[in-house]
Amino acid sequence: MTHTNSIYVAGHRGLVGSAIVQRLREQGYTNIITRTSKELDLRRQADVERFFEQERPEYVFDAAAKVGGIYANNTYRADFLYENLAIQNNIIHSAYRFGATKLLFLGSSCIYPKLAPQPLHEDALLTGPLEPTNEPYAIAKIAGIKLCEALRDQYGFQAISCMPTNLYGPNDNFDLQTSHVLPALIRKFIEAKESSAPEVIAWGTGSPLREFLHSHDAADAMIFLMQNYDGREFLNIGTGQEISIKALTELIAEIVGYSGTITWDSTKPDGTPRKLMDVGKLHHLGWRHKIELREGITSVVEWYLQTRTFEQKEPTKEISHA
Ligand code: GFB
Repeated sequence: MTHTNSIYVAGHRGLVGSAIVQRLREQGYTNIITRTSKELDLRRQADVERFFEQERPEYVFDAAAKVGGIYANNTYRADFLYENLAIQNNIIHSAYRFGATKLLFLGSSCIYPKLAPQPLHEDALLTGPLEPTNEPYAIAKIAGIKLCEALRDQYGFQAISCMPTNLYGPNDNFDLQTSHVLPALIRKFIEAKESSAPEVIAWGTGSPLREFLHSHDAADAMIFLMQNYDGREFLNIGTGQEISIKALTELIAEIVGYSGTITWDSTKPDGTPRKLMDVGKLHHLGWRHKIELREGITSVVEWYLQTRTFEQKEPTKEISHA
């Protein structure tokens, strides 16, 4: 990938897509193509084909997806399955059909079986039943991995796939119903502090373990893979470090400066008990994360305080992975 190659970043307004565009610009790439969802509805096959036929991007980052936290995944089950299949089919197949040199598909750590051995090695795919709360999203992402593999096998198309762990960063969705845990808790603690609320309600029991990677690190890893990796096998992207939701909650409260009570609402689902990536393959290739969790959360709290709007964000937004 040279600095003048044309590079299409699908989902450029989302958490990962926006970070990929920023990092590409920082690295001197000048020919970046983007489209908002108003300009190009990625669910519409004919429109996507017309776009690829006209633009013929040489490199494609597929960071467009309907994403959300545990509640959104579990509630909008049909939308998560249908829309993600449509979006990824249209992008991946058009990239192949209109001569892209290479494509990177973003999957998610939820592709692995609920009770797969930890840390999650790439070989665990399709070895057991999925976590029910995000099964539709996971099935769509697994289909994307398999489409990339099949296009490579049948036509020699250079499609690679990566599975990022739970991501966070600027331009995330902070809606309290549909977001992931980290942005939800940042917002809850900031608002509770500002209103001197005596308690903050967190979901589930706090016992699940999760791994979190800053979106700027994730984007860096994805560009690294586009530049340095051309294998058929997909690769995990993460830190290899985990934290309980309870400890995460306390860390965010401390960073925000909230000292009230934290109450656990056990009527809300915990989701998968543990989700830690085996990042051995990525480390072996020479990439490691740089932003540690405390530092990353602190920067997102600052970003949120500077840019917050309390508009409700639909989970239909073009947002990347996870
Ligand atoms: O981030 P999250 O929504 O999704 O929730 P998953 C992680 C954990 O945090 C769960 C708990 O155990 C939640 O019950 N939690 C505590 C909260 N308080 C809150 C809160 O205020 N909001 C939210 N959202 N959670 C997603 C999948 O699973 O992970 C997606 O649904 C995707 O498909 C993504 O794979 C990476 O980590 O459980």
